[in-house]
Amino acid sequence: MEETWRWFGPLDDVTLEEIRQTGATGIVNALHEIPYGEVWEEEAIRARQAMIAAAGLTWRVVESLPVHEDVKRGTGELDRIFDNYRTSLRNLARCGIRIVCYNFMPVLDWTRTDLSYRMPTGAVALRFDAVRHAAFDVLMLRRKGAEADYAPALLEAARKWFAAASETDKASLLNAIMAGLPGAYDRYDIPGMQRILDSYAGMDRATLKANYARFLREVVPTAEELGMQLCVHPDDPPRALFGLPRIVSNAQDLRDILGFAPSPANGITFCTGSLGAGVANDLPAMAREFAPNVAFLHLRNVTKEPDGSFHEADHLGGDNDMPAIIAAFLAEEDRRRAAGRGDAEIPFRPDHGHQMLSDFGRRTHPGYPLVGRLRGLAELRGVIAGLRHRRAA
Ligand code: DNO
Repeated sequence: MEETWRWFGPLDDVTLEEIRQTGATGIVNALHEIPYGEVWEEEAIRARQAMIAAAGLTWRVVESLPVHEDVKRGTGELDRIFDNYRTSLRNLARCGIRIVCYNFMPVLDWTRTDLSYRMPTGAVALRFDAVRHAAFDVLMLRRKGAEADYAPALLEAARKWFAAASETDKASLLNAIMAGLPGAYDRYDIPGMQRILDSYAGMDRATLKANYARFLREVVPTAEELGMQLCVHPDDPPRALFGLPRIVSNAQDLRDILGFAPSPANGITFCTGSLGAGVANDLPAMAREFAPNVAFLHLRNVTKEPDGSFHEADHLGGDNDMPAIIAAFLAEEDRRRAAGRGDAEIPFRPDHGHQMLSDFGRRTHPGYPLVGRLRGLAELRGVIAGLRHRRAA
């Protein structure tokens, strides 16, 4: 397994020199400054690649080459958007970058309600609180029909939270919900969010799946020709949000997606934290089933609560059996090696981490502090070494 690290580009407070010290060798990066749907020019890719190489690291994975909302809605200038996507893939391939992560979550990327949840140790984690999420939807967004999506007890708790919440509490809830969008674009205030949700009115799972299948049919053949792997990131959290369907949430969704465009270029980013927040998802079993289609791994853990809330746990803590998951991917790498594949090593990154120690006071992206992730990487590295030793013994 190849150790990689997500870097948000020159504006990231964590420097490439610091990343080098973690021992990771691969960089996960994106040209976040380019608006969704526009072309990533070869020159811009090369410039970023050179910057990364100058620090002794390699740009291994693109996360993400974003999918424009029009594709998910199935409206607008789709031919131009698909063309641009294919051009960006060609430009990346020319630079030797072949693994491309994206997601198909409408409107919002990963969604939390609390960016500073205190762990008993004093470290700070990200949390999704079902009560605050319902309060935001029903009482702040005032989405039509939202009440029907929540159990009466949850609604009651949401009303209580809202009645006691200060303006600061509400503002930080809005900020937390918007924080999942890492680019400079597409951040919404309440009216903006209402407008974009309206643009999805009537969208059901079947239509969203059909729009996704069309996207794959448009871009997968190009990726295959270029020897690339597109790998979808699962929904985070894996449940419908704000009345919008989510269609990359469980094993059946993943089977459907692989079936939309069967090809070695149509792959999966196996994110244990995202899939692991789904109560019905058995992660070791899913890891074994989907390992042959996995091009990229995000390793982290979550602790779930009965009402649908969860927080991000230590990488080896939480509800998902991390050693069992990693073992499935080590076995997959062995199979790839035995088949003589050059891409046997699966890149993984320690996904998210708690803010701790000298992380406090630094301006890093939520979930992406230096020390917390380094702790995660070091622990995962230990599990990998232990499992490898056992396999060799
Ligand atoms: C969160 C990330 C996601 C991911 C995108 C991929 O920390 O894992 O934002 O980058 O969903 O498209």
